[in-house]
Amino acid sequence: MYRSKRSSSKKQSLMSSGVLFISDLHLSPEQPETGRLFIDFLETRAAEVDALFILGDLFELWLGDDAILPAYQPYIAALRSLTDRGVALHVMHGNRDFLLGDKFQTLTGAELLDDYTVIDLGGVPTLLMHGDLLCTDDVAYQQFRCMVRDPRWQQALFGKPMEERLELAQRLRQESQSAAGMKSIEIMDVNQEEVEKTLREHKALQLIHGHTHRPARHHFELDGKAAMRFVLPEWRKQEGGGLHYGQPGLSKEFYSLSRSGQ
Ligand code: LP5
Ligand code: MN
Repeated sequence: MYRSKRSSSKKQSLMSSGVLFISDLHLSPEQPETGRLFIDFLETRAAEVDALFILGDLFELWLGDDAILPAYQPYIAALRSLTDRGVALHVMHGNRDFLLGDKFQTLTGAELLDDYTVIDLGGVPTLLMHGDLLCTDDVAYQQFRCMVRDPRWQQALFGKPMEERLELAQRLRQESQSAAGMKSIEIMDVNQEEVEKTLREHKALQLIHGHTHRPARHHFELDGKAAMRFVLPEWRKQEGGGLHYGQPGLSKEFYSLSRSGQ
């Protein structure tokens, strides 16, 4: 059974077919194949489960709820169809789509999740994050993150027209790419001490996150207890992946258009 700690009074009903976790789809007009795969996934696999958790970077770029790119409309409609079927949809901000807001929730029926959300997976307290907050060695990124998550910075941005926002986003992207080119692989990964500290703070023994695009299941000991960190994969072209929780537990999944006959 899964239970969200944020709504523990509203106990979820006994699972019939489980819960799915995905992240880092980076949907954009430049990647139509990933978009087709995502819509196919929503209509088939995701429609079978009780809840879908998208742990950040669903979109490559989100300029604000008042400036939704026309290319994103099919995804909004497909997410709405999913929630209309009764699947609970939980979406977390990533470092690309942190401006998803109230209108996105209304349009899709999704609930936006805070980073650091703890849910109960079969009795194991499980922490859900995008993952960028764990990359504490990447000091330049953490400073950048503070800047763009500041409500004053965001308010100033919302006063600008869509074209100007797009231009600014492209400049930020270029700055980021040249900065990332000079960082080591280790700097851009999570910091294990931060992982352990964060799990302790949230009284959790399992962590599921994305962002680093280094899919793996890491087992380690935390204060004498077995702990686990699951890193979700990014979706690329016609390939995607995720994590399923149900009977008999956690299992990796792969999605492809060819598998579903397209
Ligand atoms: O995204 P990814 O995985 O390639 O890299 C991330 C970190 N980079 C980012 C920045 C985004 O890629 C940029 C696009 C954001 C668009 C936001 C759109 C909404 C706003 C709309 C604007 C109108 O998240 C990267 C990490 C990497 O993950 C691994 O964790 O290293 O971080 C960086 O590279 C950040 C740099 O170190 C610092 C960037 C300094 C930018 C300074 C801006 C100066 C002003 C430029 C002119 C406007
Ligand atoms: Mn990310």
